[in-house]
Amino acid sequence: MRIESPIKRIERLKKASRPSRDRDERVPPGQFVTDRFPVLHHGPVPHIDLETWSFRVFGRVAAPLTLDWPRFRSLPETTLTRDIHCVTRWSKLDTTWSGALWRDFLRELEIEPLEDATHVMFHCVGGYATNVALADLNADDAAMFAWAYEGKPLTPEHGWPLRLVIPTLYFWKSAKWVNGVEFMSGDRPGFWETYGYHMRGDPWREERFGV
Ligand SMILES: Nc1nc2c(c(=O)[nH]1)N[C@H]1C(S)=C(S)[C@@H](COP(=O)(O)O)O[C@H]1N2
Ligand SMILES: [Mo]
Repeated sequence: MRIESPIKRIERLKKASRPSRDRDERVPPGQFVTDRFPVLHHGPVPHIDLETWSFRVFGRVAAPLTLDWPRFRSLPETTLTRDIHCVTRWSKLDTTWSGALWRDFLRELEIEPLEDATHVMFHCVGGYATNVALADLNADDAAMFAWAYEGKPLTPEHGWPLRLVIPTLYFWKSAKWVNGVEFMSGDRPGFWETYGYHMRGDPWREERFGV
């Protein structure tokens, strides 16, 4: 598969301003609905071994920690159905995910962000990263670390064994193959944000590109 350079991709997306074909009030401006489930990422699908997989919680937290797969997978499971919106203009309605809610993750593991923590950086196997404000994560009652899609374990290309699903933000914030969360005092751009994607990425405000 040919990998498009991030710079080319941004240029192409900026030119492709298509009007919304779907006026449904569930669909944010400039999006169209698809029944397919496109696979989108930069770089190859990583090979991951659950035996050696680990998840790091670090940065501005009272007690940094490292979790192995059995510990992560033992977090309480929630199943939710939400719409997802990709900045490349497709939206998919009623996608069902199972995993650990952000708020259960914090509570169960007794993760206490320090007072100056305002944002997190999610880190992934392979080096992808994306930044999210703590306020946005805490306000999204469906934000989760997902391990299953439509009742089945994630497929490798959709993020197995673990990905984020943050339905209130554009889907590039829903990091696949996630293996770490870094609490930060202040904001810092992740992968796509460095190339010009918006720092926040609210689809209802069309926060596609930064200034
Ligand atoms: N690790 C990683 N996660 C990623 C990406 C990536 O390049 N690497 N791309 C993001 C983008 S731009 C999108 S639109 C969604 C696509 O998820 P999907 O392939 O399951 O549809 O994954 C997001 N998560
Ligand atoms: Mo994307």
